[in-house]
Amino acid sequence: MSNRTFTMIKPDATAKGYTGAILDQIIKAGFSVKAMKWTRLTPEQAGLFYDIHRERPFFGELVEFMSSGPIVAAILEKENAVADFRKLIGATNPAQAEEGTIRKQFAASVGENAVHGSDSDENAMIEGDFFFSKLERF
Ligand code: IDP
Repeated sequence: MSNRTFTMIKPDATAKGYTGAILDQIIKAGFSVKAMKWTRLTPEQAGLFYDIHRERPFFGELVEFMSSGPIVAAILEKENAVADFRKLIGATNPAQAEEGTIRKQFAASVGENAVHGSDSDENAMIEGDFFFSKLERF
């Protein structure tokens, strides 16, 4: 079991001014930040990040949304990071997310759902590498 995960605060949440509140909850939940950047994806980069979903009906919508504004990308560390972070953010669809989860509080819909959290240790590594060079993390 790895102790790192990768997250993005998505364009809906940065646009609504939720960045600080979301980061506050992440840090209070015990995650420490190992790398962080405020950036914006091109449609091509968003498509590469979500390549696994290329054949899904919502792929075009997802790429358009994820490149529509700034995001915050971060590598987070905590024991049992991947599973604990998925628990903290809640279900993909905020309507199904538990009370108190980040998506329940800040997400508008299944597509515009405020935050990303890696779904496995392997993907956490791949996704962290997508955004950060060795010099940008510790
Ligand atoms: P996850 O982010 O909770 O792991 P995934 O099923 O891996 O969920 O989907 C990746 C992202 O694709 C979601 O976070 C959401 O932004 C978007 N997405 C998933 N399902 C739908 C949908 O039915 N319509 C529009 N966007 C969707």
